[in-house]
Amino acid sequence: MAILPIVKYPNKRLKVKSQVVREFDANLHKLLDDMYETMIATNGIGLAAIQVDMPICALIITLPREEDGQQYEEDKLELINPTLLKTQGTTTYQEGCLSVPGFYEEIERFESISVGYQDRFGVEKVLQADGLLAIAVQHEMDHLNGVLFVDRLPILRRKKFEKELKRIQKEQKAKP
Ligand code: QAP
Ligand code: CO
Repeated sequence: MAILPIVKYPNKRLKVKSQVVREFDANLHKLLDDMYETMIATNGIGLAAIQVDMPICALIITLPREEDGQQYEEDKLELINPTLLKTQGTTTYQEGCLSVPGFYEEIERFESISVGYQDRFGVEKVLQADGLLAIAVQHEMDHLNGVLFVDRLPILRRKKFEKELKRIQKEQKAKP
């Protein structure tokens, strides 16, 4: 197990389109395990493989439980080669991203979705999601297309972000 470095905005590697996964082997399983360790260590709730510099169609999500706000590995979702099957309604949520640390903005998403995907063994599954899970899945699936949540901001809020980024980058540099 290992904690992997996270690729940060504005690194162009985050814009690459991820490749379909064809081999559901030990290498994939190790990557997924390392992604989970990395996500927990960095206080994330979702992570796409491209964020650890592996542009393949794989993502993980582990939402905190409502009862105690804690994340449990048994709640972990691993989505390989996900595709959107059905969508319903729209909603907004204040999103963040481990690749854009320190910045949060309201983003519009579908309210509920149905997604086809494969698990780590290649078994085909369907996930129906609403609430925070639906938002997390859409956010992570965007990464597979090289899209960040800041790419979905209206032009004026995008400008606000680019300005704020300079302050965030200064703060990050000041950290040991
Ligand atoms: C994507 O985001 C997401 O700025 C996952 O300093 C976003 O895990 C899912 C994080 C919105 C659902 C709703 C961000 C950690 C984590 C930061 C994350 C930070 C430390 C973001
Ligand atoms: Co993200």
